[in-house]
This record gives sequence, structure tokens and C-alpha cells, in this order.
Amino acid sequence: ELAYPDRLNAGVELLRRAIGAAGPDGRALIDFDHEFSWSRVDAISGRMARVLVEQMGLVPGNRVLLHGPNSSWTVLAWFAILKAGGVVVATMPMLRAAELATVVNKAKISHALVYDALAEAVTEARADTSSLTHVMTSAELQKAAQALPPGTGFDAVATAAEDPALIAFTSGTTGQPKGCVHFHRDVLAMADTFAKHTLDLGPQDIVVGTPPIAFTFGLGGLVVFPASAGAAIAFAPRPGFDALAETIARCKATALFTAPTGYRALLKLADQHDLSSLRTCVSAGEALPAATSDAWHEATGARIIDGIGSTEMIHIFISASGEDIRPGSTGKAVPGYEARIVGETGETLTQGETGRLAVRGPTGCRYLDDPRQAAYVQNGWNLTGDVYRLDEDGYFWFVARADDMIISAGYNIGAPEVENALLRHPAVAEAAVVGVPDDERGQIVKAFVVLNPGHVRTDALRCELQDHVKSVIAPYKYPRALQFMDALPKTQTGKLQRFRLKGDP
Ligand code: 3SK
Repeated sequence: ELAYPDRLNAGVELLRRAIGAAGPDGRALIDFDHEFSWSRVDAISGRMARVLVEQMGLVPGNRVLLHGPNSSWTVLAWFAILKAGGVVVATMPMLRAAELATVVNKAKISHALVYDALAEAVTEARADTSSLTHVMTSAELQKAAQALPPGTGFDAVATAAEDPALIAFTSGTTGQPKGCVHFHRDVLAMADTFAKHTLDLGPQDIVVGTPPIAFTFGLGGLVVFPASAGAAIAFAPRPGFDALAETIARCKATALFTAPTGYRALLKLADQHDLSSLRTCVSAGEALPAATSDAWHEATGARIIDGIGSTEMIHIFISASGEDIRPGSTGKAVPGYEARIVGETGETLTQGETGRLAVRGPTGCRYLDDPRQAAYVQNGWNLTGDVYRLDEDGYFWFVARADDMIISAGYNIGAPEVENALLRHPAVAEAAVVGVPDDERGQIVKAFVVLNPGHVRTDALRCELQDHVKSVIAPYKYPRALQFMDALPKTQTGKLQRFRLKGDP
């Protein structure tokens, strides 16, 4: 049971923990050409908070758009908004004006802090919004904060533990974005459950990663967990896996947060960059194939910590680490959470059966004004969109997203299992599997495959891959159709967009 005081400001509490663990001079933010200590983060974010309140008229509870890339500036601004009592609505840097306008309108955002290079999209979005009245760019905010008299501090707002701290938008695979409201206590709960029980971060650690801070997987991994432990966060100077690999080698990063695609991309760069400093490697965003987990272990000696979380639950609620890891399985419920498998009518299924994953714990789904809330939370349980199987040892095994189950000639086939089998073939770099309509079988399994360099798209290779799948898993699961691709469609957070391969809108 997590106990927090009634008055709790997550930004203040995280910085208190960081300075307590690492000391005021402990390394906090590492950019390519400069660094901030945790006490500097505290001081600068305080000055920024003062600008928000005194020059932008922010009052507690106002919702603030935070639009920036993963960078020191975005982290400083995140702490400043919380200290000022604002509600952070962080958005992916790649969002276009129309997408930003949707978020601004849904969340009734009044203030925005925008990274200079991304300011144009926000300016354009303002034309379609009426609530957004105060906007400052990173350069303006920095200038205003620097212009305050030396030594100017800020008394952070004493928010309640159950005041909203952030609204995280989830786009899902299709459809309208949903805003998930999380309280100040929820922000701390992600550090005090998953990070506390599964990771072993401390001031000696340097954390890197790819998920955007706007995605709660990235927020946890690249802001909340390192701050809570007094670890440092290193930012790559540009997007892309080359820059990530370079940063790992240059900073001797010890902890990595990325999706399975990231691990596969880094494996290809492992002979050019020294990745040997990594000891804590976390994967989420989509299921980690055992093939990727094994290849990473073989190349680096480190076992990837897989986990499933959701924007609705704020972070990871099933995982395993160290000797408890069973490659291919996501793990067990993180202490503080309970998980079970439910059938069509919500009944609890027994071990070995396959059904919808339900979870409850200290965090949970609170959609912002969205009728989909009633379907997601039933009798206190959060019903995820994932199909899982529970084994006799309490380990959860991912089968498919509920909408990624393929039913072919009466067989239930989980797309990820077929993808994992394909990835075990040396010619395969990436694989995505979907069900496509078929007159005879209802649906057939269709695979989309990206080849590793040096392999040629031939009919012979297609047949070899089909035979390979038949030899690795039950032959009825093999892809009757197989198409070679240059790349697979992915979301900005690295999730495979299977619906685009099915030809859906
Ligand atoms: O996709 C996940 O597994 C995840 C993990 C942590 C936080 C948020 C999400 C969606």
C-alpha cells in the first residue's frame, strides 16, 4: 500500500529525492555540450515557474501544453509546470498543427511552452483553438527566467496528492485520441512500484532512451525514474539509433529504455559502438519477442527487462527482472498491482486459458470526458486491449492485441507468435503479421517482412521463410501469404501499425 501525504507536489518531491540521493551537485541532465546538476534543475525550474505565474498568468489547475523534443529544456519546463501547479499536457514533437489543435481543444489548454524549432506548428494550431491564450517559446522562457534578479526562487504550489498533474494523450492504433488524467500521487506511484521493485537505479546510473517524454513510457524512463533515484539523464544530439548508440558509448550510459525495434536496431550497430556499459535495459511499447531478447543477451550479456504498461495505467504493471526473467513472457504483476485474465463476460479464466488482461492497482484509467471510460474500467478493474495467457508459475504470456487475433479455419493464431518465429530466421530484420480475408479459411495469416542486408527477395526465400515458420511453431500458423517490404509502418513511439497493413483507414 503506497501512502502519500494529502499535500503533494510530484515535481517538488522528485527533486527532493534526486538531491537527497545524488547530492546537490549530482549529475542530472547531460546534453551534447553542457550539463545540469540536480540543484541547478531545481533552481532553473523554479525561475521558469515564476515566469509562468507572474508573466503568463498561470493559476493552479491551468492546463499547459508542453511541446518539445526529448531534451534538457523539456525536462526543466516539465518540473516548472508542476511547481507552478499547472497540469502538464506533453505532446509528441512530430505532431502537426491539426493534431495539436485537437489536443488543445480536448484538454482546454490555456498556456503553452514550446521548443523554438517547433513553434510554427503551435502558431498554426492556435488558429483553430480558442482556449490557448498564452504561448512562450523556449528562447523567450529562458530569457525571461534569466532576467529575474539573481537568487530569485519560487515557493512551489502545495498541490493535493489527488490534483491532476498531467493529461497523457493516447492515440491508440486508430481513432480519436483520448486524454488520460493522472494525479500527483500517480506520478510518484510509477516510481514506487515498477521502478522500485524492478529496476535498481541510483546516482551512479546514466539513463538514455528513445520514447518521447510525451509518452508515459518515456516520461517514466527519462524523467521520473532517474529523478526519483538521483540518476542522470543523457540526451542524444539528434534522433535516430546511430545517435543513440553514439551517446551510449560517449556517456557510458548504464540504463536504456526503448522498444523492441530499438534493441534490434542497436544490435546492428553493436560492432561500431561500445554498448558494454549498459546494465539495465527496459523494453515496452510492444511485446518483446524471445528472439530479440536472446540476441541482445548474447551480444551484450544483459537481459532485457520486458514490461507491459499503458497510458491509462501511467506505466508498467507486469514485468520481471534478473533471474526472474523468462524470455518470451512479460513477467508477473508488479508489486502493488493485481492482474488476471478474463473471458467474454468478465469471468476469471484459469491458468493456461487465453483471454483479456485485466489489472488494478494504485493507478488507473481516468479518461478526460470520454464515454469509453465505462468500457475500460469495470468493477474497479482496468480492461486492457491485450490478450494474455497466465501459466502455472504466475507468469503472463502475451498472445496478441485483442484486435490482432487471427482466426483461420477455426484456429486462433496470435500475430506476435508468427512474427517471433520469422525473426528467428537470419534473413529477417523486421516482421509484421496480420489476418487478411480469405473465402475458404475466413482469414489467412499474411506476413510482411523486411530483410537484413545481403538477402535478396526471391520466391525461394519466401518458401524458405514459410517452411522455417512451420518448423518453429505449429504448421497451421505459417503465413500463407508473405510480402517483402522496405520498412514497416510504425507510430512515433515505435509501435507497429498493423491496421495499416490490413488496409484499414
Ligand atoms: O506500451 C506500454 O507497454 C507502456 C509502457 C509504459 C507506459 C506506457 C505504455 C503505453
